[in-house]
Amino acid sequence: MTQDELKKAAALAALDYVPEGAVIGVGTGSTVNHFIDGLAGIRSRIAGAVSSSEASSARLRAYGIPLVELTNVDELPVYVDGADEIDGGFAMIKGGGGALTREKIVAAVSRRFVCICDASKKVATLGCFPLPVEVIPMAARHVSRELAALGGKPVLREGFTTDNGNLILDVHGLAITDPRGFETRVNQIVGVVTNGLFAHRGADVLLLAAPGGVERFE
Ligand code: ABF
Repeated sequence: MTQDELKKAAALAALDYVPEGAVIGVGTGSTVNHFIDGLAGIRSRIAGAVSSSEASSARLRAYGIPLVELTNVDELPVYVDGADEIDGGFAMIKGGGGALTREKIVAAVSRRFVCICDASKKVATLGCFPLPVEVIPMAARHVSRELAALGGKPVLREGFTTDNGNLILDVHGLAITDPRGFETRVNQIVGVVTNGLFAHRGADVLLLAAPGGVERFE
């Protein structure tokens, strides 16, 4: 199976977690794109979706799935999203697609986070994938220096602006042994909007696709 076929298998397995009649949270990325395609087949069973990015909104809209603003919702029963890395404690690095801030907001109001991944995303220690950090543009150099002082090698994502009008620093060279502590530490840097560590609010369910099938961890 190709990596994309594995992503699709994990994504379709997540349809089992979609409650009847609910508004659900929908993430971003190529794995989530397969989930949205699958959602289209059962769209009459859901009330709508809160999306974490303009890209996912466009895909949902194309299928006629009603988009709901998070400002009109207090809580979501489930949020389905991918990850760039996930560890044994279900802490994740996310934001390779640059949608980390909206993803973190939607995850924060969701009762259950269902993470959909192919098996290559499962790691013992987070950090091989560069940690995305969204920053206010005028703070980029300051935040870079602070991240370097924490042991990382920040690289500005060239030619990229987030849906919120900000910049992304991708921090290389990290081995994150304390994901919660590091998430908190990076959030303390003035000018950081969000960092891509999802440790305080990690996943609740992991659907991990390997050639032998989709493993479910809860
Ligand atoms: C989003 O999509 C991100 O947080 C993560 O960066 C990415 C996963 O990418 P893909 O599904 O394309 O592998 O969930």
